[in-house]
Parts: sequence; C-alpha cells; structure tokens
Amino acid sequence: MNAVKVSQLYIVLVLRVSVCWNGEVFATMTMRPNIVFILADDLGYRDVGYHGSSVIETPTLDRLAYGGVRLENYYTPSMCTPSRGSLLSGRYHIHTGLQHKVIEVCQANSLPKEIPTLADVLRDAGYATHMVGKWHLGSYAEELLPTQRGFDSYFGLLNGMERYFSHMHCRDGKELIENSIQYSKLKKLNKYNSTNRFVEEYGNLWCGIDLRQNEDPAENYSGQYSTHLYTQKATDIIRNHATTEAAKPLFLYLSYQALHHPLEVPESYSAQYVSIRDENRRIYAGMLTCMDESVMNITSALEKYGLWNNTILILSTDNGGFTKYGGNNWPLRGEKGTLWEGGIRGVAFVHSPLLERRAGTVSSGLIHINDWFPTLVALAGGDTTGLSLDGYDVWKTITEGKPSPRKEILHNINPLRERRGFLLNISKFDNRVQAALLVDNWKLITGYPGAKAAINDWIAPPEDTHIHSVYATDPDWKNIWLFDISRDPSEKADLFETHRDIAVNLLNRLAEYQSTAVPARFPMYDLRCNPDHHNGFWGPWRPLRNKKQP
Ligand SMILES: [Ca+2]
Repeated sequence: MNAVKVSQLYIVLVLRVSVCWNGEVFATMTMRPNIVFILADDLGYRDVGYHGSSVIETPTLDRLAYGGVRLENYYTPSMCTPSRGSLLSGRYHIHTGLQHKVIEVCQANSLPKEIPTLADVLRDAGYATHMVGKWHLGSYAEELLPTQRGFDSYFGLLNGMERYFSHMHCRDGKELIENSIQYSKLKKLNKYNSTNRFVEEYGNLWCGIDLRQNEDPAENYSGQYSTHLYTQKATDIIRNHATTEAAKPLFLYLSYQALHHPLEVPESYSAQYVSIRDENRRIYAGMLTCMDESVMNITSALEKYGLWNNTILILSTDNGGFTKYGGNNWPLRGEKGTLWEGGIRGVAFVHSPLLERRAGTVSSGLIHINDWFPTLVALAGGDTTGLSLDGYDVWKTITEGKPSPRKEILHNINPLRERRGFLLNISKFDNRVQAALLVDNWKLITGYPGAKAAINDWIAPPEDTHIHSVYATDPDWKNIWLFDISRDPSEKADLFETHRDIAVNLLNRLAEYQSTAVPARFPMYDLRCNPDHHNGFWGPWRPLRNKKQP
C-alpha cells in the first residue's frame, strides 16, 4: 500500500488568486481539471478500431485514443463488481471482500460502507460529483446508493444487467428461493422439503425495473435505449454544471450499461453490420457503434458548454469481452470472468486538451484500474491520508512517459472458488486455489483460471474468416501456469516446468498477499428483495445494519 504524494502537475491549470486583508492571505482559489470517466461494460480487447477490429467502427474512440495517450499495459479485474469496487475504492478486491463473482440482485452485499469512494474524496476536495449508469456495488440498503457514497446526483441501474429499452430485469424465482436464507432456515427445521410453497407465495418469475433517479425509482423511461438515455442525462449534467456550478470542477462518472448482455440495440446501428453473420456479434457491433457515437456527443456537450479545454477524459473497460455475447479479445487468451489476459487486460485511454506533451502516444507503463483513485485525487488536489490504497499515482507515467511506480499486480485470490488439481507443496501458497499475480514480466496463474466452464481458448473474431480459433489442450487437473507476459502476451508458452524457482517466488508473494486479505463475501439471497414488494422495482429492501436476520 502506498501513501500518495500530492504533487503539482504541469497539466493542471493553476490559478491562484490571493486577496490580502489586514496583511494576511485571505483566500486561495485553484482551478483544477474536470474529470470525465467513461466506463464501458465488457468491452473486448479486440473490439476497438485502434486494436485492429476489421469491421466494427469506433471512429470516436479511435480519434480520441490516437489524439490522447493509449494505455497498452492496463489491467482490470475480470468482472463487473470487483472491477467497479477497485476503481472506486483504490483497493484490490482481496481488500474489499469482493473477490468472488459479482453482487447478485438479492444479496445483502456491497463495497463496504466504511470504505470511502473516489467520489467521497473528490467531493471533499471541492468537486461536483455526478454519476450516470451502472452501479453494481451493492444496493440492499439506502445507505449504499451512489448518492450516499459520494455522488451529488445519480441516474442509472443499480445492479448488473437488465433490458436496454424496458429497463426490466427478470430472474428465475425458484433459483432465488433455493439459494435464499429464508428457505435454508426452514429447510433445516424440516418445515419445507420443496420450493413449491415458496414459489406459490413469491412467484416463478421475479421481474422488476432497475432504474433510479438519485434514490427514487425512475418511472416513465420505458422504450428509451439506455445508451441514449444515459448520454442525455450526462449531457444535462454537463449543461447544468456549466450554467449553475461552474465555480467547482466537475467529476462525472459515466458508467454505460453497454456492452453487457442482453444484446439489444436500435436496428439502425446493427443494420450497418449485415456483413457479420454471427447474430450476437452483429448486435454487439451495433451497440458499440452506438456507444461510440454517444461518446462523441459527450465531448460535443463538453465543448458546447465551455468545459472541454479544462477536462481530462478517461475511457476504460471494466473487464474483457464475453465471447458468448459478442465480445472478442483476440489475440489474447480467455475472456471475461477468467484470469487469462482476455479477461483482465483492458482497453483504456486518456484524452485531454491539457495533454499536449504526450498526445498521440502509447503508454506501456503498468497500470491497474485501482490506480485511478490516487491518480485522480492527486490531480484534484485532494487528500488520501489515512486511506489504505493499493493503487499508485501513475499520472507522470501517462503524461511524461516516466516508469510506472507499479511493479506488480495482484489479479485475484479467490478462496471461494473450488480448488483444482493436486497440491504441489512447493510454497506456503496452495496452488489449487484460484489466483493470479503479475510481477515484472512474470505472470503466475493457479487453480481454475476461471469458472469450471470458462473459455480458456483463443477465440477468433467471428467476422475475420482468415483468423481461426485455437483451443487449449491443458488437462482438466492442471492448476499452475507461468508466462513471460512481455514476450508472450497471448499466454501460449507455459514456463512453469523450466522456471520453477520463479514460480515459487510468485507463490510466496501470493501467500503474503493472502495474509492481508479480508474474508470474501458471497451471501445467500434474501427474499425480501422481491420487486413485487417494492412497487415493481429492484432496490433497497432492508436497513444497512440489520443484525436480526429473518
Ligand atoms: Ca463487466
């Protein structure tokens, strides 16, 4: 963990106005950059034009990336909740309790309330803080909603996924019931040996709208495509900020629902991709082009309302593409939900008119999504004293090409994933446990690289008929791999047998990390979440501190 040094940065326009009164300095005003952070959901490594996508068109992302700094050694966790938790806490997910999967709609789980968010700290530093889009960091209690986690305003979906036009999310009631606290308790008392009575009471299909304006259910948005809707809301924030709150710098966190499944897009966007025969890929391509257009509209709004020249725009994915649902990570191995590079090596760039010295360059410095916390707080002149951060201030790496202060990344240690294979007994760390670590150029993976049924292969983009998928031949008991990522980013040559000493060092480092971990939380479902009991909306269903369980 590092302490952040707040340094004066050359790109920040600093305007100090000192007013003397009775010989004393009365006030100091500092003009700091606006920060617009756009998070795409499940954007595949291959899928932006500047990474070689041959058919999908992302002209805005390409223009901004080529005119900014492309981050080409950039990592995220492998799925939504851990990634968003790392971004907003500045911590690894072994330090937030979100090591295992995502937060499900009926789980009383969250990014712990006691951990300050990036928005909390930027607001304390004097920023106006607004969020639009997907939250997915816990919403079982009102105290966990974005407006109670540092954001001045919020509009978006609280959970992981829903329909793009209706904003509806449906779940199998039987599956929720059978994995619930309530059912488990009664089953132990032998009061229920089947789910039938529960299903009669709660219903087979649980459906609700997941859309909030601040803390209130947002009604009357059915039919509005979420990428367009969120872009409009973000544009409203930009306009309102410029007209009523311009004395403050702006932090806008725009977390698009796109490109997460279910795959939906207005036909006008997918129609341009009739050449793509794979239907999921065709719709995904349309969704991405729609998001690309929306990013253009955001930059246009920033220009129109006079904010652009003092804005830093960051675009990042939250994890790798999901090949089953249209995304692609070629030539990387694996996909979303795996610790292969396809799950964690992310698309990201920074663009800003303030970046004159490095615009149009590539940064190969090692950067993790939790680095944004100390980096942006330093830019904002904020204070991270006392915060237990895993991130580093990487601004000089991005803007000046300085070596990254980061030498390693803990990709994850997941004690709740079932163990795989045989124990080697070559270090203090159990190689059957799912984990991955990068130290310098060496990457170690142990246990299952993903879920049992995860894609461990090299999946070709469906539209590129000259590229062919390659399928892994590892035995199903194999539980340790070592790669030289700088030479072999596609993870084709396992060097474990020839470099055991390096693997042991990395295993020992994993043991050190594990000794600092908090317990992973993945609670049973709580049936009080049922939208039928909350006016047809998914959202808070109990107080934050609820010692008395049902
Ligand atoms: Ca995601």
